[in-house]
Amino acid sequence: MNRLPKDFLWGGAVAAHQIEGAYRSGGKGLSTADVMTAGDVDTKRKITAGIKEGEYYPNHEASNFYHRYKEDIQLLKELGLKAFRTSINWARIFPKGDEQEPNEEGLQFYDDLFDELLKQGIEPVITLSHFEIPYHLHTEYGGFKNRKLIDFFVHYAQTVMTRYKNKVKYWMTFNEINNQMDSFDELHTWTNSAVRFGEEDNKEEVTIQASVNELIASAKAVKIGKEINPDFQIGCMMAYVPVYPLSAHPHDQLAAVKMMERRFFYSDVHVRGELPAYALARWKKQGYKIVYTEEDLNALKQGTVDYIGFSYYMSHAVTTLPDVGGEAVRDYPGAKDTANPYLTANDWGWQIDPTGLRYTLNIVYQRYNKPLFIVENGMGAYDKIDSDGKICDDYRVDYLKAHIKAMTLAVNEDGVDLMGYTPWGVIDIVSFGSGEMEKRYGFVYVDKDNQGKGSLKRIRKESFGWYQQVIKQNGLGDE
Ligand code: P53
Repeated sequence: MNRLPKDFLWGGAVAAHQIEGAYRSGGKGLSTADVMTAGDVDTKRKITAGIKEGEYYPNHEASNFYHRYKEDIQLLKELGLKAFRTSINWARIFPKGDEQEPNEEGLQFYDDLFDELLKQGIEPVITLSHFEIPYHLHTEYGGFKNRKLIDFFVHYAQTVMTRYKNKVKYWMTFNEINNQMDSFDELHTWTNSAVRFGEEDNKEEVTIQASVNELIASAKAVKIGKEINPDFQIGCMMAYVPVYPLSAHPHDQLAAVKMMERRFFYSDVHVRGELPAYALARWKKQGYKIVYTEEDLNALKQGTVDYIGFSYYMSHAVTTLPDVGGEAVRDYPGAKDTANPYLTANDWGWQIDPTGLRYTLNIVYQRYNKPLFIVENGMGAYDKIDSDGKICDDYRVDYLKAHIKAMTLAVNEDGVDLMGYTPWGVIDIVSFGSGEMEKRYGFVYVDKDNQGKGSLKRIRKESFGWYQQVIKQNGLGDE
């Protein structure tokens, strides 16, 4: 009962901007990730206007995968990966984003990378936009609040899907497209859609407009992709942080439903091809004027996804109870996002909840009846090299083991159709949220610290051998 289906895609995941480095090589333009400084657990990353002298930008070099990918893929092969999820850095292909002609050197880099993966028997799983929008599309157009970005994205998608049509079968359009709806702070609207807010803008309204534009762009890319190669499997990518009602109070139950609409809005459109009634009702109530055409609505219908890819790290809880503290949320009167007293958290306050993964798989599969793909999961932690050079990351093994157990139950006891599992940051990379190198997820350690110092040497952690065994026996076996 602890095994997964025979063709299960055991893998690992990264994103171009967090691993590649070489931010100016091969004709690449600046991306939104290139103007983000490093932060830490208490300090937010800054987004600077262009590149400023004296600031440290951790993504510029990252783990230098651009120059070391052959050696890294050897390690991934040794680990036994069947699939490797990464993204294409849009700014390598269209340095400014609005060109007609792609940059051949950028295209060639991904040809070589995919060839190398395929040669080692590893299936590439490719995200088209993972927080690395060409910077010029922000400065010149204001990001995805501008409809012109729909065409730029579709042109980019068509270019790479045509070029790699015989090398890549699994695609996703926008990474964690729903994050921007959680907070309209710079970091999330920035990374998801490169939006430049005007002073008069209602941030929620503008974020919804950018989201709708992205959903239209995604649907158009799906339709074109299926024309390029009908065997393509094209999915969406959601951050599924489930929200639980803290108590059985009916207001808590409803508050959780309302908060989940922030996430379901995106997958509802991706999967069903129409704008959900609850969204239209809220826009009306708020007086938001979201612009789209009949043709856009048609495009949404014609570009529904084949599967739902999602990240899963943690769960949240919400309450309306007056005697419980928490951060006020806009979704329901008196609702507060609050800590779940039944769970513990990692050093960054992310509450660890393996059962929540089984819960999520059930809820999402029941809602859509489409194949699911866990494309990110893992626990960021500070790893230490001990005196004999070993990295004993048993906490990582504990976290992953519990989550694999939960997902196995969802498949074998709940009947969920699950395509694969690609834990996050399989080789250490720059953290997206904090910009730290020392918030690590990988089975392979990369010798580099938060200030950018280190040899970049790769070291297998203790978890490496453990995950290798899991893949070999296609699950946790008899543990
Ligand atoms: P870091 C929020 C909630 C869950 C996952 O994150 C999230 C976010 C970000 O707002 O992001 C994803 O590196 C993202 C990756 C990222 C990974 O989670 O902050 O898709 O790019 O690195 C882990 O620890």
